[in-house]
Amino acid sequence: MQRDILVLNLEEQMERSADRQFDKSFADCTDKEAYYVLLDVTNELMRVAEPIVGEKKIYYISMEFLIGKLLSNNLINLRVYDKVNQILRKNGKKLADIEEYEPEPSLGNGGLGRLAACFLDSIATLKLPGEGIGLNYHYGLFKQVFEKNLQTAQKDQWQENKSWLEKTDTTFDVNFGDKKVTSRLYNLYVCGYDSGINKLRLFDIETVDEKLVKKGINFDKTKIEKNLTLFLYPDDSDEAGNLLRIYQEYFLVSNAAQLILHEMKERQYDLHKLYDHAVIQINDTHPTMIIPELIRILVEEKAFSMDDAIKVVSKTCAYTNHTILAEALETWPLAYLEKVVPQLVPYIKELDKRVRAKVKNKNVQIIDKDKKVHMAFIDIHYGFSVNGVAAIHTDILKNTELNDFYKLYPEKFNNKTNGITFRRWLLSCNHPLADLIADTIGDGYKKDATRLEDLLSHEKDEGFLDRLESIKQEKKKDLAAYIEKHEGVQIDPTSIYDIQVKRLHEYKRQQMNALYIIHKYLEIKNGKKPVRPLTFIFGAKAAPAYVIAKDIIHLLLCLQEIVNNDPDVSPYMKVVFVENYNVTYAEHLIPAADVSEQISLASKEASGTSNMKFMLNGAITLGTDDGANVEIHDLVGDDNIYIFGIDSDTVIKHYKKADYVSRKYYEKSPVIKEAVDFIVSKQCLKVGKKENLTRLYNELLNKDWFMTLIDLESYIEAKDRIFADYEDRNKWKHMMLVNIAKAGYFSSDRTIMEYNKDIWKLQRAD
Ligand code: GL9
Repeated sequence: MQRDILVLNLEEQMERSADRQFDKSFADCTDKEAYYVLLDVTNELMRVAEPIVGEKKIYYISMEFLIGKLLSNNLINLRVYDKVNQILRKNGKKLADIEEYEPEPSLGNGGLGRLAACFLDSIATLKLPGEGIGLNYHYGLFKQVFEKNLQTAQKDQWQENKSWLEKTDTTFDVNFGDKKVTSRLYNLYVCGYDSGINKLRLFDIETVDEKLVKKGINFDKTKIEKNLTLFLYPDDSDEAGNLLRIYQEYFLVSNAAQLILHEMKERQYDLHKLYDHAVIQINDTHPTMIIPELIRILVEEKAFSMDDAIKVVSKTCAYTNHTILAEALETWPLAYLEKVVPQLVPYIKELDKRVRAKVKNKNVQIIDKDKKVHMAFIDIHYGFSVNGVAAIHTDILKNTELNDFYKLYPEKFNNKTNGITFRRWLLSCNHPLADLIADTIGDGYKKDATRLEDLLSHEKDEGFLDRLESIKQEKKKDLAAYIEKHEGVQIDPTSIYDIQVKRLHEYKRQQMNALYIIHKYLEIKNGKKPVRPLTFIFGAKAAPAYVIAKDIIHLLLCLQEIVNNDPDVSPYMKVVFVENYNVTYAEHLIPAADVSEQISLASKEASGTSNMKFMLNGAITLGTDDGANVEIHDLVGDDNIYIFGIDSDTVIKHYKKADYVSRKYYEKSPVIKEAVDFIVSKQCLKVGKKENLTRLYNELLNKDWFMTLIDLESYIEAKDRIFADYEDRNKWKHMMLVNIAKAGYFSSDRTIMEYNKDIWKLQRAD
């Protein structure tokens, strides 16, 4: 095999590439040059690897793929990681230093995009034929820069000439109501662990003009030919922003439809049997227009009757819901669709008409009385599967949010609890732990994660538990060095690392964590010192138009300044808000965490996935019974997790009755009052901006839509308890062990096997 020869001659390949690119020997290359050599050689290995093929393929369409850096993961999945490291050592180089030069692709935002990336890894690992379809954003999500304790957004210039992206000759015409553009397809190889190759397909247009971006991330939103693929989730607080998002979404699905139909034609498949050869997973509502678009093409270009087109497309498309927050269930004014995609409007009206003819219930109509189009409703009526992403989330969809639809189509609803790829979130980001596990229970867990349960028989094995502890310590030291280098803040590796990393949103309640920090700060000021120093670490970006979210960042940055500079307090606690949190940062933070903060208001976090990553790396969850925390709780039992706060039923009742009054909790509890008042204290106003801090203070007192104050006291109690329990080292090590051992369920391989068994029904390519 060509691949085996390449692997055998890896060193020679590297020398040749170094010579060709830089006219020098590999040993003489700088770390940056070495990166391009490894990129070149790895790409070549993937080019000759086995493509995964079969009679039916999954097309995972998504607005975002948060893939992270690829070098290490590709080397691991290609099974050449050790060999490459050997060669590097011989040449006086280290992979960790080289990787610093790999830019992280800015193609995603949060959990939803990272999930799509984990899924691609698992689809390939399980040898299922599949590809991702997305967009190639030039600046992607913004780069976060702090100025005067405020978040500012800068463009993220991640693209380079030499990269993992392969430019292809494939181009498609995409017609909008008022203009036509030509797309260009880029491919990125997705290699499974010890398996074959799939592809991520990313579309772009060549007329994009990066110079359109002026200060920060501001640009003219009306110049579609020049701005279409500049940014992921451009500001949608005005009409131009909304229209741009519709242009982007249609650009994505028009290309996807053309690509899929082109492949069907090449393979001479009968389009009346499209569903035997293609299954389209619609990731959240953004790619919903694939449904009317495919119907339109089949009717207008392939001579299908409307009935047949709808039938075939409905049997091909499946929808994943990722949130119950209304803001994410897109509804587009029909007038906007008429402007951007007039060709789809008759089809959307037809789909709506058929629903009206069948069902009287107005709540399930696609076009509502205000002439707004409910995108999720198109997916539910005209797709064959609707899934939530954790058990509690799917139950809430069935019983509350989408209950009217569940009554109509009970057979369509199913749960697929999220997962993470253990290749990236253990093998690659935590080598010592992966090795310790392999030494203890063998290598089998790398392909079958449920084998991690074998660790449970080592619960009395002190040697093992001590090594677990010392690996955590080593990772905490590494993180301290990384944070010092990137943030200029010193943290104490013997302190407890309490970490909350995720998008910034009120429902995730970073503000509650901030109130705890205030509470601790005041306690220490009053002479009550913690047994061991505490380090509170945050990473989060706020959507640039989300004012309160940015105010919460502001508060946390103010607290960082106050706490870290107070000589009475800083020996006992530190606060670090890392700038520009991304996948790379997560890979440093997660292995080092002691406490995993998963504190969303119960019912609001559909699943969460960092909770799984933390658990796998031996952190203990401090959380509410929400999202996948519920399943973690079930798996590890009450003794190995810290659950607090009101449950989802209680939350839902409060919303129904509209009887939550935050001020009541503020007035009743001196502890809550003191913490909330600190936000607008002289001390805070000295380092922060009055406008922002007052706004946040008022929000908490007068609205607090996500019920921070109702849970604050039980949060403080649980958090104090978890910190106290940390001192019982035997108990803690045992909790670490149980969490790691029970994490196997959260492998995305399990998730993908379930998608395949229940929804996709693909043959494994063996
Ligand atoms: C999210 C949910 O909020 C998370 O709880 C869930 O784990 C992920 C993946 O299913 O999906 N839904 C959602 O809209 N986002 C999520 O992360 N948003 C973004 O990532 C932008």
